[in-house]
Parts: sequence; structure tokens; C-alpha cells
Amino acid sequence: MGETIKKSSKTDQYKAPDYYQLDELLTDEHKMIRDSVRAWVKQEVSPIIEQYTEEAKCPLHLYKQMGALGALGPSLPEQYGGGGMDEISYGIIMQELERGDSGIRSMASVQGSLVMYPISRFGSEEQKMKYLPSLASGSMIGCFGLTEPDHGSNPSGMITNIKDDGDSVILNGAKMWITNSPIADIAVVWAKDEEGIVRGVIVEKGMKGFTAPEIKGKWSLRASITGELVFEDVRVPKENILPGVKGLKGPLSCLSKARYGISWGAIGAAMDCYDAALRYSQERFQFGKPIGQFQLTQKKLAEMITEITKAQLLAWRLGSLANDGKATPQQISMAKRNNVWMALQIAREARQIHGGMGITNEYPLMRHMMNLETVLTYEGTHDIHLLITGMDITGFNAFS
Ligand code: TGC
Ligand code: FAD
Repeated sequence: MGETIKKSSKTDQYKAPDYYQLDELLTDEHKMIRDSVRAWVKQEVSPIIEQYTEEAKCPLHLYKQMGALGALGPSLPEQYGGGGMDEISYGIIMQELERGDSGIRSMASVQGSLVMYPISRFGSEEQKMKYLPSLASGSMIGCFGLTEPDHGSNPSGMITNIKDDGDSVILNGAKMWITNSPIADIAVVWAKDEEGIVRGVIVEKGMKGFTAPEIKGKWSLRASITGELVFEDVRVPKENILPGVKGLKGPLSCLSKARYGISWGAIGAAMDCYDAALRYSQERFQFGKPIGQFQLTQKKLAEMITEITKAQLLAWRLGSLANDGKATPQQISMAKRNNVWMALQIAREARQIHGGMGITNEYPLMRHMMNLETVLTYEGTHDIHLLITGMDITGFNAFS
């Protein structure tokens, strides 16, 4: 697992669409960050991603490179190795990574927003010093355990629990669908204490009674590794409990951070599909003409660029609100839901424009499409985000 696959010699011809001159909304620093991540994706991700996907392998060697790029925890404080960047920079980085592949963006999302963020925000000084610099550099890998076999959309029902035992707690339970779990050095695990209050616990690889088997057979996000977390009387020192938060708002605030990144990331996948379809429509001839001359192809392309542009504006405005500390979880839900759905529709339309060629690994369409099925479900499903918006505007809870 993780061994380097030879780079393909195929040239990545990607040209990012910017129909509404959104570049003018970005600072020179944003553009510099964007250009460096875009160039890295072209050089390091595009030449290997189809092969890693086909073989269902995680390109682990990219972690340290992403650390060096500043893609792990970009908007976290610099003091412990975070990037100290603003929220728009964080979003742009996720967009560029997911342009390469949703699995690569997932590697960065989990590490930055679901592992480094809770330690940075809720951890003790000792925990920050011990874990954050190694996580920021990519020399340590983390995972985030919230979902359980019987509690996905409803994490408040979790049964994973900790019981007091002197200087330690004893952890029991199981988590399911955990990105990175089989390769992670640490897991930020959410478990109920004896009063039924959700607490965050840092579990380290090698602790007795802790295993993390891989989940195989995924047709989506194949370049990202997923597994379980199983805890059988795992003794965890109390110093590994995150002292700064109690209750479900702990993990849910991490989700807000990661969902924000996904709302930008999905645009990257859509931009890649649109760009491939536009080029193909100019190069592919049928009935003696480029297929881009047919009105039905133009309808598809025109609708794609319209939806991408709307999503870009939504993400940019959300980023501005986030920079001012004003983005609400509900606004983040709307952007995650809209932009992931938009990207999935565009992947499907772009695949159609490519005809039969669209189902091959010569083009990124099926890979993005299959990946986006996961992105539509994780970090809160498409329907859960709709219900979050519904509750926000009506005041009525339709979850339960
Ligand atoms: P509810 O009563 O609404 O909330 C409990 C407490 O949390 C607060 N809160 C939030 N805080 C910050 N950010 C958010 N997004 C928040 N949402 C809620 C809330 O204010 C309350 O605080 P307090 O002080 O009153 O206690 O909780 P509920 O049990 O009714 O649940 C609501 C619901 C269904 C929306 C929520 O549980 C939910 O979002 N479910 C979806 C689960 C989910 O998204 N799981 C994701 C797992 S991680 C993952 O998928 C990683 S994939 C990563 C990758 O590979 O990239
Ligand atoms: P369920 O909650 O069982 O939902 C099934 C269906 O029922 C969905 O369509 C849902 O929308 C619908 N539904 C549920 N409740 C309601 C309701 N009240 N009203 C209407 N419809 C409803 N989790 C982590 O903790 N950490 C990770 O790193 C992580 N990585 C993941 C990686 C991958 C590849 C995948 C696939 C998942 C990952 N997840 C992770 C889990 C992910 O967050 C959950 O799959 C997701 O939250 C949905 O939970 P579920 O799969 O149990 O579906």
C-alpha cells in the first residue's frame, strides 16, 4: 500500500474556467496560493491519479508534499504549524486539490479540518505541541471517528463510550466509514462519558485493544483509504481527552469547518469536468462538424458554466462571511449541498458529451462522478443538509 506508481506521460491540459472574472475578487496572495497548488496538482496528482484509483491505492507519499505546500490546516494558527491563511485561501486550496481528485481533497480535509482543527481549538497546550506540528507537515496522519455502524446521520445516538478508571478512561465501541483509519497514527474519537456527554478523545495507534480494519470494495473515492475503528477496553490516558469542549457541538463544529472546504472543493471537480467537455466538444467531429456546433451540446456546456459560476459566487461570498466570523453552519450546509449536487450533475453531463469515451480512464469524468457520490453523502447527506436549511427557515425540526 502507498508505493509510488509510475507517472503517466499524458499531458494535463486543464484550463480553469472563470466566466465572471472572479479572479478580480482575489488578492495577489490568493492567486499565488491557487497557482502553486494548481501547478502541484498538474505535476504530482494528474499523472498518477487514474492508476491509484484503478488499483484502489492511497498515494500516501503526497501527504508530506501537501504539508510542504501548506495544504494541511491552511487556516489554522501558524504557532503550531498551521498556515495562518484566510478562509478564502483555504477554500481555493480545497478547490484545486479536488480538481485533481476528491480523494486527495479528502486527505487534506480530514487532516486539517477534522484532526488538526479540534486539537487546535479544543486541545490542551501539551496536546497542541505533541501533535499539531507533525500533522501539519504530513509526517503524522490522523483520522476522525464520529460515524458508527448504526448512527450515521444521527450521531447523537452514538454508543461508543468512555468509563472513568483513575488516570485513564476505558474506551469501548466501534466507528465505521472512517477516512484514513487503517493508516492513521492517531484518531480523534467522539464518545459518550458516563453522564452521556459527548467527549473528544485522542487514540493512538498501538494502544492495546484498538484496531482499524480497512473497508474494501468501494466504487467511489478509491484513491482514499477508508476503514473502521474498533475499541475493546482500550485504556486511554485522561491527558488525551480534549479539555475544551463537551457535547455534540464539538464534532459538529469540526464538520462545519470541513463542509466549508467541500463547498469549494466540489467546484474544482466540476471545473475539471467542464474543461474536459469543452475541449472535447471542439475536437470531436460528427456529421462533419465539431459536436460543439450542435445546439444540444451547447445547451449542456452553457448550463454547466452557468452553474459553476453560481457556485463560485456562493463559495466566494461564504468565504467572505467566514473571514469575518459570520458564516453560519446553516449557510455552510446550503453551499455544501448545492455545490456538490451541481458538480455531480456536471460530471454526468460531461460524460454524455464524451459519448463512449466518457466511460474510460482516458478522461476524468467517471472518476469524478463516482467520487462525488461519496461527497454527496459524507459530511452530512444531501437530504440532511436540505433539512438543516428547512429548519433554519421554518423553525421546525423535521429530522425526528
Ligand atoms: P443539534 O441539537 O442540532 O446540535 C447539537 C449541538 O451542536 C450545535 N451544532 C453545531 N455547531 C457547530 N457546527 C454545526 N454544523 C452544528 N450543528 C449543530 C448545536 O447548536 C447544538 O449546540 P448546543 O450548545 O445547543 O448543545 O443536534 P442533533 O442531534 O439534532 O443533530 C442535527 C444534525 C442531524 C443536523 C446533525 O447531527 C448532523 O449534521 N448530522 C449529519 C452527520 C454528519 O455530517 N456526519 C459526518 C461524519 S464525518 C465525515 O463524514 C467525514 S468525511 C471526511 C472526508 O473524507 O473528507
Ligand atoms: P444513514 O444515516 O443511514 O442515511 C441513509 C439515508 O437515509 C440517506 O439518504 C439519508 O439522507 C437518509 N436519512 C437519514 N436520516 C434522515 C432523516 N431524518 N430524514 C430524511 N432522510 C434521512 N464518517 C466519519 O465519522 N469520519 C470519516 O472520516 C468519514 N469518512 C467517510 C468516507 C466515506 C468514503 C464514506 C462513504 C463515508 C464517510 N463517513 C465518515 C461517514 C459519513 O459521514 C456517513 O456515511 C454519512 O453521515 C451518512 O450516514 P450513513 O451512511 O449511516 O447513512
